[in-house]
Amino acid sequence: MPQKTLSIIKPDAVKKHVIGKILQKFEENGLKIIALKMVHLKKEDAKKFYMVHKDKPFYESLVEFMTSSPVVVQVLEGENAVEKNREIMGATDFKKAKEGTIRKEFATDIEKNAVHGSDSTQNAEIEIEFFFKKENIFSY
Ligand code: IDP
Ligand code: MG
Repeated sequence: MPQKTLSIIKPDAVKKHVIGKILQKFEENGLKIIALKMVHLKKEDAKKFYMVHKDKPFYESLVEFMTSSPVVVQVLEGENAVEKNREIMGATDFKKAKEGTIRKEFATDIEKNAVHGSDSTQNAEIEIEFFFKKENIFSY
């Protein structure tokens, strides 16, 4: 059963001009890009998106970071897409990320870690809906 997951190319990676290289990682690993857009998140959007982390010490900083430039948001589809994307991304802390992962290659520090990816199919559904209307998600 193919799954869908939400991915965000974060401001650090956008500013490093590696949008193309990151999208290529998804495609060459069998994750199809079925929706894609660039957005500059407002503070309220970022706060809402990361609400699960509201009590964490890094929450305010994360919101600042995520609103510091545009981001590129995509829906990825493929077999086991949620878990597969997490594998391609690598560990949250890039120092622990495996060779060949996006975070190993492009992260700057534990916060500026290049990409977001949904962590469960349930959250994927919520996060996809946060960013995309049904008619802007495609099948090909
Ligand atoms: P994830 O992005 O790998 O799912 P989460 O624990 O959900 O990791 O954290 C969300 C985001 O918050 C991370 O991707 C990273 O940008 C930031 N973050 C997580 N842990 C820390 C930390 O200890 N210090 C600073 N920022 C952090
Ligand atoms: Mg997370």
